[in-house]
Amino acid sequence: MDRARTGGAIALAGAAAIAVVVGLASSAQAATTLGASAADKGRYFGTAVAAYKLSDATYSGILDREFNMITPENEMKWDATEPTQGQFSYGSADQIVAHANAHGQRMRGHALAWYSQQPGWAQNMSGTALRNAMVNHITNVAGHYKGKIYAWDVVNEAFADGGGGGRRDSNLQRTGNDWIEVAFRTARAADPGAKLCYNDYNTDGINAKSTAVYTMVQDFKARGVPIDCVGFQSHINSGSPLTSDYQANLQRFADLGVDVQITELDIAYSGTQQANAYASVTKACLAVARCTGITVWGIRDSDSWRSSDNPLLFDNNGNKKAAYTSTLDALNAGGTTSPPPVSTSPSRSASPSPSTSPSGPGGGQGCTATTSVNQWQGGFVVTVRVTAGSAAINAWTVGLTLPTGATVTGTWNVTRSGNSWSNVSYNGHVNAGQYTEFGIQGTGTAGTLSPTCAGS
Ligand code: 9MR
Repeated sequence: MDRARTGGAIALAGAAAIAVVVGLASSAQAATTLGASAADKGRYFGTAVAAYKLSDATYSGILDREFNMITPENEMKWDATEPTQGQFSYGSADQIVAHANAHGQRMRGHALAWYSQQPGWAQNMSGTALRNAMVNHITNVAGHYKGKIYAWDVVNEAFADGGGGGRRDSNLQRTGNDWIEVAFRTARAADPGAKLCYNDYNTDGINAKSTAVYTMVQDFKARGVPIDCVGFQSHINSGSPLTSDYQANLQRFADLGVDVQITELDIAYSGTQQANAYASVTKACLAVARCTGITVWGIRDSDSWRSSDNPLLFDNNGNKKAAYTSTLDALNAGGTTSPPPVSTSPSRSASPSPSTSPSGPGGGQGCTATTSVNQWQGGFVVTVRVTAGSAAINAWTVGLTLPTGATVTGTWNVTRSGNSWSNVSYNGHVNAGQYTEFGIQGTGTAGTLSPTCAGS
């Protein structure tokens, strides 16, 4: 990225100039923007962006000077991208992606599956229909942006507040506890190059909620459910203050083998207290080798979803606040551990492998396949359930022929060879009596299907 260094940019006279130059002598390489300084540490510094503000020159001027990662504040959410079932609308989100491409910024995608900001039609759904709609949504949106997203918030805010440590009730949760892992597997199939994150708030210290998320991530890693990162929103305020175990919490997640990211940082303190808190968060990220970057949730205080709290780094006029300076200083001071690798390719706990060899029909152990079809005008999603018989199987192939006129446009959790549909690396093993599911999305009519199943 284009780096503006402090040294050449300053032209001052007299004693003040001497003081500044002496200051620079001890940190001649100190970067002068958040993005450049973070990049020096192998990290990014990002912000939430609203598409309609890109035409504001002050806004985009700061954006392009300071930030090298962008999260669309609302434009990639379900209500924005699929306002009518099966009809996708990417205009505003594409505008942000185009801006990022033109200015050397990377993208965080936000958010594929969330209880909030669902379109009305999804809010009214439940059960298999909602599950299929979620899978179809993820397949389409992550597919549309395939190759363009550094990290996706695949699932957002799925855990309950308070001390219970359980899941948040929602229509998605009521489709079955496995909805989160289905979302992650579907996202991996749609965009194998994106890091896949779980993202939540009030998880910014060691508490019952963050421990519940921790337990889920531990379980996903143990079972090979694809997850690469955990996002800590870090909406800090007096009711949800910055706690002394912030860094330790990031570290315990990193120790599970996932990246950690600060995803929606804003701090509703003022003055020195705010500046100190920003510096503390920044230092914590730098001190955790797998903390890959920080995103603030807006540019100027007036851009914030909580604008009356003035929680951001720039004031309403776009001037740098004390919190900006403390953040930049903390970035320039560096971390206490090695930075993470700068590679943009995600680490994978389980990547779909197209090379898995299927068992032929008539293989040793038995399985059965059943289908459920979500059909709408012009398109469909077929969910195929593969259930093992009285013995566990390690691989399976489903025979399934779609009617003439039906065209497959996407699949997940499966490898296709004509009318044979076989397991991928992470879902071949099915315990006796248990099941796994894969999906087929297409145009046309799915009709009545008669699947066969062979396991081995
Ligand atoms: O900042 C977003 C605001 O413009 C929207 O009105 C709001 C609607 O839910 O969502 C805000 O962003 C949220 C983010 O998507 C998820 N974490 C909490 C954020 C602040 O509410």
